[in-house]
Amino acid sequence: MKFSFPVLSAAEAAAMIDHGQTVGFSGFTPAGAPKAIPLAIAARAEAEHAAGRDFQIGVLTGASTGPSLDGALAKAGAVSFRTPYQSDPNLRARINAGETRFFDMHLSLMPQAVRYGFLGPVHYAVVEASDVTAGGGIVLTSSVGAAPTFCRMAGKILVELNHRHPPTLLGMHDIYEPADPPHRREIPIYSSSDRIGSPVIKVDPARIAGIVETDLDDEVKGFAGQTPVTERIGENVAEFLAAEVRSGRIPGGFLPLQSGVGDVSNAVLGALGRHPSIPAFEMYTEVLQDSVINLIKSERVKFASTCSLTVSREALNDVYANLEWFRPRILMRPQEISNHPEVIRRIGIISINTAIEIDIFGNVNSTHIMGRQMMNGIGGSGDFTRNAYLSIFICPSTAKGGKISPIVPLVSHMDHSEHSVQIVATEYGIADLRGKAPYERATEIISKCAHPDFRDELWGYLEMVEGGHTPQTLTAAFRMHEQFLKTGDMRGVCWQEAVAPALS
Ligand code: 0RQ
Repeated sequence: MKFSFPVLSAAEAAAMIDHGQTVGFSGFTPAGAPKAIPLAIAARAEAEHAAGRDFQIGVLTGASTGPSLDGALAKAGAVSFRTPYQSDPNLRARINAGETRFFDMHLSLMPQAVRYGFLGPVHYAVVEASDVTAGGGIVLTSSVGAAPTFCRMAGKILVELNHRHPPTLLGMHDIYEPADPPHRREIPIYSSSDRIGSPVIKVDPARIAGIVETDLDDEVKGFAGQTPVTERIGENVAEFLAAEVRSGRIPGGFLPLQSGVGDVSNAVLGALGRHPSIPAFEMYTEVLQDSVINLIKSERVKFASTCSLTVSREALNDVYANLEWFRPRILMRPQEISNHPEVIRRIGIISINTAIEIDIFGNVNSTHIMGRQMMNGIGGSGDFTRNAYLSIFICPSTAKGGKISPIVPLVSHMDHSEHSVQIVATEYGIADLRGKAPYERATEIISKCAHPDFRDELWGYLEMVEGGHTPQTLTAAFRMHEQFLKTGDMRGVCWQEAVAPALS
């Protein structure tokens, strides 16, 4: 054993953390998140609550985490505050019940918000590592997230040394933190594969309070696989990008891609990789899902810069069994760098993210169901969309068995505005919003992307009122949502009824 730090049980580590403290955990969607210590904190919270005492902590992470962290802590009622992104059903329920305060923030801004002191002090950093050197060099596991900043800012560091991840991961991470204003300089990344930092997080060994040894798998949930709808969305995006290359609007060698999280994104990337007219490409993204591992193996993806390996157990085994082959092809970066607006705009990223709702003018809702219920959070979608060379949003043309149209007159919550959204794609087609005025955007989206069951309804809305730069009718804009909330079905809205008070 190379290190001389105290070896603790998870319960001993959890006992160091007090009620009311803030903990910064490693992990990103949900790769590389600690598991044993948060489970022990949850058990401690339950014991404290049973004894009639308060026990809650503030939880900062890179992005979403799994059942052992967000899930267990939420079930135990142990989370007072959470940021920046989550996807656990138990935590989501607590947030939507108003029991846990959730601050939904752009992932790239999270580390600097911690450094600037905007989120208060970080008492402990709890990070998963594949190795720790005696001199305080922490080798991370399957993600970087915000771990470098948590380690720098926290009073004390607890390390979960997870033997599931080999120490030979040394060199797969590129740890770099920008200086803060007024001393910040340019981030010297000019192509996806540029290395600018250190392979380890360097900390003063005296700040490592202890090490907990584990052997636990990442808690990445499986992928649903392709459906005819996701396959068609993928083909539409691939056809569109191939045509952009032919027209010269995308350089012949292609540009780096970012792709969001979830089943739809996973399927779209698969389709892009298969398209004969799309050359082998690079990725500069925040999550790598299984489809990209396959594309790297078939050399359709030449290099992938990412913040996490959000892959199934099988795919991770494959990477680890062939680490020397993957080493020159994958690099993991902190979210502050993987999602940095400066780099995204400089290297010209094509961003592809999934929407919950898109309105006919091009505004996008990535986060809320019916304007109220938080789904996951904005994640990195805003970092990429706002700064992309080409920003694309994808979604199936219906949700909930055809009763919901994600294409609506006005989004019930807005994360990305019409000023940043360039392309919309569903299984029916592609709407190209570039250079178009609001009425033109609406006709493009309705005719190319809306489901046929909703097209007449959306045309009815658009044609209801004349005049104005954006043909929006405030009394009717949420009529489809209102009807869904009353009847469980958005189909068959009667616009005359909805606007009668306004027109009369
Ligand atoms: O619900 O599972 O109960 O059926 O929303 O929708 O179509 O399965 O899509 O899994 O790809 O997730 C936007 C949430 C999409 C995700 C979102 C219901 C639908 C289903 C999920 P069920 P799908 P996905 C990089 C980029 C924000 C962050 C981001 C996300 C469930 O992509 O969190 O982009 N994005 N980050 O039925 C009611 C609608 C609906 C709806 C879909 N209009 N109304 N329900 N659903 N549309 C990654 C990171 O930043 C880390």
